[in-house]
Amino acid sequence: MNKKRIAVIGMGYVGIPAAVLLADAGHNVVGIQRRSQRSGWKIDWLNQGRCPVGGNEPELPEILQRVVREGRFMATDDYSVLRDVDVVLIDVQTPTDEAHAPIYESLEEASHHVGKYLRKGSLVIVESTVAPGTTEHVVKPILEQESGLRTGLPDGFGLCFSYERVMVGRLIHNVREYPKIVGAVDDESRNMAIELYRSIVRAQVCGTDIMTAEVAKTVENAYRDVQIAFANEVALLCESLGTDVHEVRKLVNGLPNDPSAPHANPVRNMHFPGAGVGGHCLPKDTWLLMHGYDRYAESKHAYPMSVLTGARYLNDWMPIHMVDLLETALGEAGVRIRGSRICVLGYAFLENCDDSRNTPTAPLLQELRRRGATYVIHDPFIKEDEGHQIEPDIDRALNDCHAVVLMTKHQEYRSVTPERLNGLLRSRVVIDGRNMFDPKEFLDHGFIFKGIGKGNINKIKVCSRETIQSGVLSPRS
Ligand code: SAJ
Repeated sequence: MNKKRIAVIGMGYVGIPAAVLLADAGHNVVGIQRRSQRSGWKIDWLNQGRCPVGGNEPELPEILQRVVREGRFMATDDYSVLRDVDVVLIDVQTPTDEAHAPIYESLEEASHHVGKYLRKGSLVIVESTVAPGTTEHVVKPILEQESGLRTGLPDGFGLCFSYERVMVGRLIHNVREYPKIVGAVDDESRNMAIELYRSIVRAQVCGTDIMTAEVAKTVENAYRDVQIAFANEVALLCESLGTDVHEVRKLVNGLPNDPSAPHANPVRNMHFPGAGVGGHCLPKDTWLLMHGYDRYAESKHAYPMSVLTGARYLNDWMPIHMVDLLETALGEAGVRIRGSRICVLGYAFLENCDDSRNTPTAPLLQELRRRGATYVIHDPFIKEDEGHQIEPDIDRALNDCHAVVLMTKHQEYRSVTPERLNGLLRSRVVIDGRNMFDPKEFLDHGFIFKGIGKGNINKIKVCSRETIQSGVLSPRS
């Protein structure tokens, strides 16, 4: 495979693993990063061989050190290095705003810089997740206008969209082991990109067109979001019908998976209902998909699209439902939510990690404030975020609270037992947003217990003779 000179724009979760793996495969790679307030420090860290990505990322720090030491990777904020490269990867962030519309400021800025230095025969690959139609209607016009070249090899420049599938904690693994999809404007661009990725991807690398690749990326996450919303809606039904959604899920998923008979394959894979859906992907990719439909669809359907967006609204409502469960439970304990003090366990959007992007805990806190409650947040991995002080000591967080609301299934919370809570809480109220606790254990100790999808709580046999009806502890001496 011939070695290429490659520039990767955007030194984040997507750009850094791609850049270091390409350098480790023998290419000459430069990482371009704006010297912004938030991320400019990464340039110096990277050039010192220090990994700017927090948390445990197997192999990433070692590969980064090696390629910097061997002079095959360096980082800069100087876009003029684009003058000498064969391939440019655009890996900048593409968030969505309050109205769920994509914010393309970084993508457009990068495209202008790339266009200025673009040469005949070079290749541009957009790896950032975008609304379908964006590469064609946003990136391509900027590149052509700035460079004066036409899209298409060999006379102009090559253009591809090839999405990433990284996940925090598995950045190197996912780049190497997950199939890579390459959407391209023409065959030559596709072949050039496939050859490049084959130097770092061990799984299949397959080609398609740009629109198909853009749709596939956003659908991949919209699919998971809808699956989670399905589980959440079934959980709400179970709460009302008086049954346990996790028992229902076990029975439903018990259908055999018989790939040998696809047409008759009854397989089911009901996901886990919970206190909400956070992260960098699922909360925004459905909106990118629908934005593509709204802006770039060649034709629209009379039937109003509602399944994917309905799933988004339901998943975003789950933290509010957690506060509904809390208010009901407090009422049973004779406590009004207004003026109550709540211990919120878990700020990260996903268990056992320090990633708080789009965390469902944020809307939960907002709803608690709206209903007049105060709160203490605990998280074992996060110290501070968006102005929220986060209590590192769990007993201090629990002390003197009227209730516990579990939002993230961190391993540490296995140590939250009725005995431990009895000595700390003012009233025995537990709301379980992630099916972490055994309701019976808490009910046996006189707690008022609610959980997402736990409609069978009142039917659980409580074995202790004496149960404190109100769930309110006598004032501690
Ligand atoms: N969640 C549920 N129920 C579930 C699964 C997840 O409520 O059954 C919640 C989680 O608590 C979290 C959110 O959804 O708040 C997202 O969880 P996630 O496991 O999907 O974590 P992500 O956002 O890191 O998902 C990424 C995505 N990968 C890419 O975008 C490339 C996602 O498409 C993958 O399916 C996921 O990793 C994975 O399974 O690897």
